[in-house]
Amino acid sequence: MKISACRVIVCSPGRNFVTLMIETDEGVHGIGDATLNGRELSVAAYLKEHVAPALIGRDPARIEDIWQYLYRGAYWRRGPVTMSAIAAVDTALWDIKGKVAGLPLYQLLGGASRDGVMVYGHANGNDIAQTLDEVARYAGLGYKAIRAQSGIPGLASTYGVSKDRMYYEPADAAIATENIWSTAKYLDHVPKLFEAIRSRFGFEHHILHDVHHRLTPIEAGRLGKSLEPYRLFWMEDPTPAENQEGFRIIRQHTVTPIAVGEVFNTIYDCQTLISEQLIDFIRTTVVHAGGITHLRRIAQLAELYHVRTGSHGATDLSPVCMGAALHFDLWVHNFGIQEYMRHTPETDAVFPHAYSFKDGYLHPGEAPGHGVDIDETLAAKHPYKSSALPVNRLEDGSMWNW
Ligand code: CS2
Ligand code: MG
Repeated sequence: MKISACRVIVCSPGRNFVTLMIETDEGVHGIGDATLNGRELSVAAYLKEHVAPALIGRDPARIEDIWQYLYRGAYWRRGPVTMSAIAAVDTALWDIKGKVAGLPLYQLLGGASRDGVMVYGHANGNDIAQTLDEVARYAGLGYKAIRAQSGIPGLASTYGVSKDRMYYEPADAAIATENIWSTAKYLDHVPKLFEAIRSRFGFEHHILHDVHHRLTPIEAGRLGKSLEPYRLFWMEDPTPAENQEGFRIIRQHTVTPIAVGEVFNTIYDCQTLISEQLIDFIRTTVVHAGGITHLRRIAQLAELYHVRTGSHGATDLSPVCMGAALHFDLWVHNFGIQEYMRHTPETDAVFPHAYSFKDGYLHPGEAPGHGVDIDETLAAKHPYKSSALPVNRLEDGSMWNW
């Protein structure tokens, strides 16, 4: 079998997605997600110009060799664009391998380690009362784990509060929307949110929160300590993680579990965080961390240090990534949880898939490969729309982390 064509499909059924289609001379095809929110065309160009031509004629079964060729052969290694492109190729090749074997991807990895993949939903509201109602709604949908984000008094907007409660898409303008941030207002407010949640719902559900890179390490230590009575499942991205050593400061002050890694793209981004047990969950996922092949390496390093997986699963990761991630989640021993920000019906129509939700768990299904495909005719009806993620400024106007 040989790779006969590699096509990049850019579409926007409600939001932009980049999908790599790899076709073979025996009629089997595989697809991979290459979506990088706000930078979609960078990855599309990388695939078209620097990857696709080099794949034609290669044996699609040689997944590891192709991964190494694209990683070592790039010379300019790592980074979100390169690793998302490699991820798309890797995912498509695992999809082909599963179809050729007639097996769902999780079987190729080593079989199921669990019966289902526990996921968390996204309760959010403009204030505590609205957020509590959303927590109740997600609990009613059967979720065992719920992330809670609420508006901050005195701030016009903040991360994670969507316009329509259900579907959250932060990339909302061609030129970045400028938000204002106040750490002081945030730190005063968040403990009240979780005190209200635990008072109303008790401790039956896992409750999570995404700080979204906005604190310094010592502020994150203060936040974690203030949230300890509410026993969060995790505090996510408490501080920008380029400075991996900064997490030693957080660990000195709090036992609130820490999750990091959705913006990471290789094992090197988290090597210290994992080997020094500075985090409890690693958030890397298929589309941005080099595909199944590299994500497996990260998870197996994490297993040595009691770190569990908690893969990113926002709306801007396509159903192709979600499908592949669920096979990974079903197999991996040190699984923690899977994020599940539901896609809109418009998106789901373009990406028919085998995965399904029941009682707070997702299952990837038994279709050969990763079980997700793309309806190219429908995709063509949704052209790309330039969009950028917001930026954050502090109240004095200086740039901050969004
Ligand atoms: C967030 C994401 O889901 C999460 O945990 O951090 O919503 C993130 O903001 C987006 O994926 C960025 O495109
Ligand atoms: Mg996050």
